[in-house]
Order: sequence, then C-alpha cells, then structure tokens
Amino acid sequence: MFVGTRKDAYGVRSVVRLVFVLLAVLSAFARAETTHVFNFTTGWVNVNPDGVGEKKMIGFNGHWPIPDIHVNKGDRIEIYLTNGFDDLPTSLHFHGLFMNTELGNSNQMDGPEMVTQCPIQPGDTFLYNFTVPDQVGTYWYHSHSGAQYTDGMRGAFVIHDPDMPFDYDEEMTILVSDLYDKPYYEVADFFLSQYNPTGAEPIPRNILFNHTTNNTIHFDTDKTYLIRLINGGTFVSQYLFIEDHDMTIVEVDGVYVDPTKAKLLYIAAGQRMSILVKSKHTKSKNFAFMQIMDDEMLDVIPADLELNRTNTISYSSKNGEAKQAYIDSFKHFTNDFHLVTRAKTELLDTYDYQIKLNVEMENLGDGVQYAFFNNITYVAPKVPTLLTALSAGKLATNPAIYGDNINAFVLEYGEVVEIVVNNHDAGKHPFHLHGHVFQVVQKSGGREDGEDPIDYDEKNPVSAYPEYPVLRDTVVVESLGHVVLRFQATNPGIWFFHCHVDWHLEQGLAAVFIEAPLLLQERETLTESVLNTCKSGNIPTKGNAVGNEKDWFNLEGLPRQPAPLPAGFTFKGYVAFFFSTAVGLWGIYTIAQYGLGEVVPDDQELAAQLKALLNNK
Ligand SMILES: *[C@@H]1O[C@H](CO)[C@@H](O)[C@H](O)[C@H]1NC(C)=O
Ligand SMILES: *[C@@H]1O[C@H](CO)[C@@H](O)[C@H](O)[C@H]1NC(C)=O
Ligand SMILES: *[C@@H]1O[C@H](CO)[C@@H](O)[C@H](O)[C@H]1NC(C)=O
Ligand SMILES: *[C@@H]1O[C@H](CO)[C@@H](O)[C@H](O)[C@H]1NC(C)=O
Ligand SMILES: *[C@@H]1O[C@H](CO)[C@@H](O)[C@H](O)[C@H]1NC(C)=O
Ligand SMILES: *[C@@H]1O[C@H](CO)[C@@H](O)[C@H](O)[C@H]1NC(C)=O
Ligand SMILES: [Cu+2]
Repeated sequence: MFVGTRKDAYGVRSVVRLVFVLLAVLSAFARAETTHVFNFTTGWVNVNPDGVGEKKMIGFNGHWPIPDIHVNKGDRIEIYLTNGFDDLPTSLHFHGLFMNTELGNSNQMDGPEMVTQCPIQPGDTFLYNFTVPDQVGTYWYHSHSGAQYTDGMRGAFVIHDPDMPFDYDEEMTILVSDLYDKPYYEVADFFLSQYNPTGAEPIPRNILFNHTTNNTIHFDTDKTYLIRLINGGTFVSQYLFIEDHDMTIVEVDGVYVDPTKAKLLYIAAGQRMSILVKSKHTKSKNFAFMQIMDDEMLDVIPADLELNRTNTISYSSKNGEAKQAYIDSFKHFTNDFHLVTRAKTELLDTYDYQIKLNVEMENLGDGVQYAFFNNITYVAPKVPTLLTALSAGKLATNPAIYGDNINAFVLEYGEVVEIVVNNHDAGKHPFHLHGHVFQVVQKSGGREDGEDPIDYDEKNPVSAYPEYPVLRDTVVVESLGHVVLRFQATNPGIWFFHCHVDWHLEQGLAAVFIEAPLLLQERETLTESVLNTCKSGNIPTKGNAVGNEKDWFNLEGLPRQPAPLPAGFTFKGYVAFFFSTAVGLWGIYTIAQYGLGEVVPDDQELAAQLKALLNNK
C-alpha cells in the first residue's frame, strides 16, 4: 500500500543543512520584525464580478474581493479568522509558504482541514500566527475547506525582498481565476454525484482578471513594471500575453529564475509567475492583456463560453479599451522545465526515497467518478493527521496509524525524496506540495486520449536531468505524461500533496507526507485555536486516524472509499443503466450541458430520449 523505495543514509547532507539553518536563523533575528494583524470574518457578499449577473461571493468583513496581503521578508503575520457562515466550515492556507518548523514556525498554521487542523466551525475564531523568515516573492492565500475558495476566498500574498535583484520602477499584482454560476458546494455536490458518471469537470461561466472581466491596468511611458501573476482559479489553466510588449520571466512560485524572454505564459491553478515589462515611449495606443482558457482541459465547450478575454493596458484613457489580440500558436508558451534558478541550486542528483504515484480516474460502486493515487482516493480521516502524529509517540513513524485512506508516506529527516507522478489520465494536473519547493528533474510531454501513457523510466529518461532545475511548488503533469520531483526532507511537518484543480482534489487526488514526525513532536505545541476548533467540531485531538489511543492499529470506523463497481459492470454499461433509469430532469439537463453525448456516441435511442426530455422542459 505504501509504495516506496528507500536507498541509503544522508548524514553529511544534514550537517550541511544544519549550518545553513543556523545562518538563516541568525539573519532572521538580525532584521527588525514588523507584525501585521488582520481581523477577518468570512461571509457572503452579493456582487457581479464579470458583469453577467449578481452572485454571492465569499468576502471578509462584508467586502469582496478579499485584500491582497503585502509584507516584508522576516515579518510576522497574525490573522484572526472568524467563521461568519451559518453552516459551513472554513480555514486558510498560505500557498507556497514553508511554515518552516526549523525557523520557529508551526505546521498547524498551514491550514488544510483534517490534515493540519480541524475545520473552523461557524462562530469560532482561529489565529494564524507565523513569520516569513526564509522566503520572498509571490504567493497567495485561500480557504482549504472543500472547494470553498472557488467562490472568491482567495487573495495575493506578497513577500517583498529588501535585496530584490531585478530593477524595476513599479510593481503590480494580478490574480487570475475562474468564476462559477452556482455556489461551490452545489457545484461540488453535482460534480461528485451519479448524475455525472463521466467525472466531467464543471465549466466556469467566465475567467477573471484580478476579480473582474474587461479589466484595465495603467502604464506610464518609459517604465519597467514588475507584474506578479497568480492563477488563483479552481480549474482551468490560462495562457497570458501582452500585445506588442515583451515579457521577461524573473520568478516562478517565489523562486527567482534567470531572466527569460517569453511571448506566451502558461499558468495553471496554484502557480505564479512574475514578469518584467518595459512600457512604450509614447501614449498613442492602448494594448491588450489577453487571457485565454486552456480549452484542452474542458470536456465540452459550451457555445456561449468565452475562452478569450481581453483586458486593457491603458497609456491614455483617450485611446479607449483595447481590441482582442491574437497569437499564432499555443505551442510557443515558455516551458517551465527549461527555466534556470537564479541561485543555481544544483540538481539533487540521486534520491534516498522514491515514491511512485500513478494517477487514475475510475467510477466506484456508488456511480461517482473518483481520482486515485495508486488505487487509493483520499478520504479525510476522523482526526487531523497532524494531531495523530503529535499524539502517537514513537508510533508516529508507522504509516499504518494514519489509515489506509490517505496515501500516507513517512519521510526521514534529511533524506532526498523523489516523487514520480505517472499520469494515466488524459487530463492535465497541476500538482502542489505544501511546505516545500521541489526540483522538477523530469517532465514529459503529453499524449492524446486513448494513447498509452508515457511512464517514467529511470534507465531511459525522456530528457537530460537539468544542471540547475527549476524549483517550484506546483507543477503540471501533462495528459498521460509524467513528472519527477526531488526535494530534501528538512522541514518536519505534515504536508499535503494534491492536484490544484480543486475538483480533482474533491475527487480524492491527494497524498500526505509525514515528514520527520519525531522531530516535529519536539517542536510543535498545539495552540488554543487548534484545540478549541476541534472541540467545537467534536473532533478528537489524539489517537490514530479514528481517534483510538489504546490500540493504535485498530482502525474500526475509518472513513474509506466506496466499494468498486460490481464485477462485469462496465463503465459504459453503468452509464447506459444510469440513463435508462434516471428521471431527474435537472440532472439530465446539466449532464447534457456537460456533453455526456461523447461517452455514449452509439446509443441513438438514449440520445433521442435526452433530446425529447430537453425539448419538453
Ligand atoms: C475583530 O472584529 C470583530 C468584529 O468586527 C470584533 O468583535 C473583534 O473584537 C475583533 N477582534 C480583534 C482581535 O480585533
Ligand atoms: C465585459 O464586457 C462584456 C461585453 O463584451 C459585458 O457583457 C460585461 O458586462 C463586461 N464586464 C463587466 C465587469 O462589466
Ligand atoms: C504569535 O506567536 C509568537 C511566537 O510564538 C508569540 O510571541 C505571540 O504572542 C503570538 N501572538 C499571539 C497574538 O498570540
Ligand atoms: C488586484 O486586486 C487587488 C485586490 O482587490 C488589489 O489590491 C490590486 O491593486 C489589484 N491589482 C491591480 C493591478 O489593479
Ligand atoms: C482566441 O484566441 C486565439 C489565439 O489568439 C485565436 O486563435 C482564436 O481565434 C480566438 N477566438 C476567438 C473566438 O476570438
Ligand atoms: C491497482 O489496482 C490494479 C488492479 O486491481 C493492480 O493491478 C495494480 O497493481 C494496483 N496498483 C497499485 C500501485 O497498487
Ligand atoms: Cu487534477
């Protein structure tokens, strides 16, 4: 179950690392620390983000969008998050922040519910209290409770660098995203139901450019702008380009890279890229800042869906809004695999522990389509995994206590971990690791649906291992392709590894890394916030995955994935069966919208029935 290969010891590396850590601690203390205090209460706000119609979005203190957070390296952040919903849990994750437990931070500030904390219950307040001693650049923060951030609970989180190595005159931050018609819980409920047996991902009604459509940003002449771009969407990747302006990539996911000219950017959900852009010498024209959905990710493209959205770079309001600009080919986007880190961090040229994760999507016996790593779809345990680790004593290094439903992998302190993701699914997946950046040491291209997947073959890699691999926290594995990632396990903590297409996370596409749990036990003390929110939600704060403290290997009552489809019941048969019995008009209508037609193309009669139903509607 816990597939993995561990090689040898790592003694020398950890000594080197210790020296590095001491230096980092000293430099963190040398700087004056500012504390930023925020008091946020979640709640619904009626707004019209894209001009298509009013809908409820999740704001803070009655306002949407929620604010961007700007801090300096070394600062402290204290966020009091109050759950102002009537009946929904909430939480906050700070995407890309290490929460480095070696530098005085705590794993329990990371945010994913049932991984590092209990969900915050209505009326309760949780204090997120942490510093940013070891990172600079572009991050973001968002809810990590179900697909909650879909409704706008997402904002930029920028750590300014006193030693910024690139020259520029001004900077701006732009968060692109996608927007759905219905509230996230309704979208998720339908998506994960027998009414959606093909697992077709919900189609957004629009993509947004910094929380709206047809947005305008202002440029002065003869300036260099640093533009921080974040994809805070739930699903679609976006292509971005600026008409008649060169873009130079200087940062990905908080890591500086050698300046790299780009015509077209590709940013998947969870990823960030900062670019330098030189403005024009005259104000005679305004230019388009285009954003385009990666339509290969959509199962069907509704006729009224606008894939391309035009925003304006305005030099002068007299010039009006920019017209749509075009690009010859989507193939020309900059491949992040070829970016070179500015720090010239060398390739971790071997690994101590290899974790192979095969991605699959299948229907289980309840008719719902789930996503799997190695045949296991993540099902949240009854006790947050961090709380199990902290209460288990020496047993914390035994993956069995965390349950067989979460893809738990225990990492030893200091070892080099290699994650191999073989994608056996025809979709693209942006995989995100909490608590680390990883080196992307292999990244294959994709294949067409129906072709054989290209699995990683260590003896015959698809490309040379880069000398200075790109480091990032979210990487896209192409359709039926693979990625190979390496990092050193020097941040004790419970770190979630999951697809950042939040619908796929909802389908269970996740694993949990239990990194150096015994060291973590020495460092981590649970705060009142964690204990109170657990108590309020009647969630145990001790014990194995089901809260058993007496028999750590007794997992009776563990939430597990549904049973497989009955033998001999094929997927196609299931879909046909579903159609001949289903009567829910709404369900059928929505399925038709999502294009089930493609799955049962030869079943004329069903198609006719469906048409008739729709015409009668
Ligand atoms: C946060 O705001 C709420 C409501 O505005 C207020 O009741 C509470 O006292 C504030 N808490 C802090 C710590 O400022
Ligand atoms: C953007 O423009 C479209 C028409 O092209 C319009 O329908 C929509 O309301 C505009 N968006 C906003 C936020 O005004
Ligand atoms: C935040 O954590 C720091 C370090 O542990 C502590 O000194 C401070 O009191 C905490 N802030 C609050 C409001 O508890
Ligand atoms: C993007 O939106 C955030 C949040 O409202 C705002 O603070 C920021 O200034 C906006 N960026 C630009 C370039 O307007
Ligand atoms: C969207 O943009 C692409 C690339 O510029 C272009 O080929 C396509 O025609 C555009 N679609 C529409 C509907 O304008
Ligand atoms: C997943 O299940 C299939 C079929 O039951 C089996 O052949 C395969 O070995 C399993 N893979 C893993 C990694 O457990
Ligand atoms: Cu995915």
